[in-house]
Amino acid sequence: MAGQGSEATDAQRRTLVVVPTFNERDNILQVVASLLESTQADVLVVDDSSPDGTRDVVEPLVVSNDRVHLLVRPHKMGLGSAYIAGFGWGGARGYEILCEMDADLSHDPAQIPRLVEALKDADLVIGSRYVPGGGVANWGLTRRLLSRYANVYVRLWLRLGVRDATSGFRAFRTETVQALDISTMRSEGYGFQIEMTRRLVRSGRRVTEVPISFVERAGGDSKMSSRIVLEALINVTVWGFRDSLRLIRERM
Ligand SMILES: Nc1nc2c(ncn2[C@@H]2O[C@H](COP(=O)(O)OP(=O)(O)OP(=O)(O)O)[C@@H](O)[C@H]2O)c(=O)[nH]1
Ligand SMILES: [Mg+2]
Repeated sequence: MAGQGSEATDAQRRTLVVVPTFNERDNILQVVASLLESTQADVLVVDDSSPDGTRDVVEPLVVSNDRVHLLVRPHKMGLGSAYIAGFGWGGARGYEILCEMDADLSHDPAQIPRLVEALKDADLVIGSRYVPGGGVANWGLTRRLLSRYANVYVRLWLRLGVRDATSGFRAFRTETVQALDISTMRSEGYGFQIEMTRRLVRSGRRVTEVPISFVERAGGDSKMSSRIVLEALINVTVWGFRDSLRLIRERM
């Protein structure tokens, strides 16, 4: 048992948790402190020069703790490209495992070891709200329905076999990301999560969902917008048509 424990610890040490931020000044200190306490992973905050000065509260942490890193980009460029930048940063520095996590306290940092552990039998581990044991707290009816129906649409139309394809709480090996041509991904919002899941499933990778409790953000404002919802809706619809056409062609 001791051997297993130290294996898990080693995996965590080679893990980078990428946390994209845009105006998360009220949340980021607590998120990073909690990550440092409940995991052995390093943390990379990818901040798009948030006008609220998120970087100003992260910079002292970078100086005082060598597990904390900060990548600042010149302006808001979207969630998807923030992750692509963060994965590139981590890959170049030899991290073997990459995790995604929101900076709004919706995801519990203490769950990271569980996600990393589940990577033993999977290529992508999704912290999932929609498998038994998972759930959502404090979300209004509109957000609940939007997220639920988005995932039902994705499941029926893309047939990925995943119940929470939009979740932004994830773990994968760096080599898995590097095998994808991730730089060609275009989704900006949570469509990025669907696009990545689709690419991994289509390339035969194993996906596992681990139940998580998702909590509505504690402070700051949501970056969810009708543009982001529309982007995901259009992309999923187009991908579904393409996949169906390919299937028909293969059968003919
Ligand atoms: N670097 C960067 N981070 C972003 C950008 N857009 C969103 N984020 C961050 O991505 C994470 C998810 O964004 P949220 O606003 O929580 O979006 P969401 O989770 O889809 O929506 P809510 O559940 O309503 O909060 C948060 O940590 C944001 O600060 C962006 O353009 N650039
Ligand atoms: Mg959120």
